[in-house]
Amino acid sequence: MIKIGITCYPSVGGSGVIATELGKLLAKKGNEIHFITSSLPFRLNGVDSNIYFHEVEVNHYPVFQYPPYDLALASKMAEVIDREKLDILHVHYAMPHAICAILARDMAEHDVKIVTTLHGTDITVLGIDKSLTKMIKHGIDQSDAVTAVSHSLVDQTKEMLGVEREIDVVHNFIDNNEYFYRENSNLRKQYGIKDDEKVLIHISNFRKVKRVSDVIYAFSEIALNIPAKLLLVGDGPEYSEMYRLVKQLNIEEKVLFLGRQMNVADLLSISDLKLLLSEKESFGLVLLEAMACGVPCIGTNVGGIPEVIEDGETGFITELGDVKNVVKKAMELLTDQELWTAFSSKSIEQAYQRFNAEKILSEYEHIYDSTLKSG
Ligand code: GMT
Repeated sequence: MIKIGITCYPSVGGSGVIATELGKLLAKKGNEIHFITSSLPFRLNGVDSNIYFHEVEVNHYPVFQYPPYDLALASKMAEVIDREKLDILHVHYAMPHAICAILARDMAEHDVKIVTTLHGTDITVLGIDKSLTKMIKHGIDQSDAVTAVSHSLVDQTKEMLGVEREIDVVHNFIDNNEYFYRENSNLRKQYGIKDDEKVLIHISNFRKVKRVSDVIYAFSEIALNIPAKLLLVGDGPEYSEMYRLVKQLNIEEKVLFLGRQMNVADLLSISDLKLLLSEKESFGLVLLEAMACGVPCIGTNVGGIPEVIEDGETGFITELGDVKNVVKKAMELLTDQELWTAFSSKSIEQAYQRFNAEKILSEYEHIYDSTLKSG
């Protein structure tokens, strides 16, 4: 049994999902898990005697111009390391979590190892603010072990930060008990989807990098050729702009803005095709969720997306911004039932084989073991 502290962004987002699901799996195997986060991770919705939650509270003293969240987190980490005698502190994101963990390790009396998982946005941020380069690199260099969610992210991290240390690739995974195909013709009816209509789906946090407009442009072309509906799931800064675009293209009747949804597997189960046309994506957990529900995907040749979608087997890879090709590939799949069924079965097979939770869990366990043995 090992004692592991986990820090992640607890709100909706793939990194929070992965961190929480990993903690739950580790707890099930008898390890003691301590979540140290600003609020209860949204996937931490059950009771497990091996899971503890330590909330980071930030005092709002009038003398501080900005609330010192990062320092409060480091302080809480040090407190939990000492009190609970943590063996490992597994932080998701170098910035700020690895930096906070390093400070906490310096402050704590009990010896702890830091494992940092990179999810990509550190690197995206870097593209915008080069003044943070040194700090992100420090977080990576001073961690005892570093993992990244794709080979592409490792290459990008090394290239952009000049990092030389070893970074292990541990792909993301899905909870097999949650993501699977379930028959749900009733839900189709509730959404007013006709029997002959194909359903396309996009799920994201509607940030600019997700290029939701490309999804909408592609859909508007597809819907000219076949009866179809588009489900837009999630919320974020581009949401209102996308409403305007849908109105402008005169396809309001065919596009359903569903906002944030909890039971995504139900929505995936009524979908025929998933589109993720991002300009930055270190992995694309939503692709894996779709695949597990038997939904083929079309994604851009960006970041880790080609590590998840096998081009011509479980979906198609298209160049960024090549909306015409997205339409062509989508039509190919949606009008050929035999091809669609082959892609759908292969998607389920790969989701369970390559990105199986038990397999990925053992990869993390191996990293914990060798980090602890490294002295
Ligand atoms: O994509 C986002 O904006 C959210 C971000 C997050 O913190 O969840 O996603 C990143 O981590 C996910 C889990 O590893 C990956 O599946 C996403 O591809 C990655 N997003 C980006 O690289 C833009």
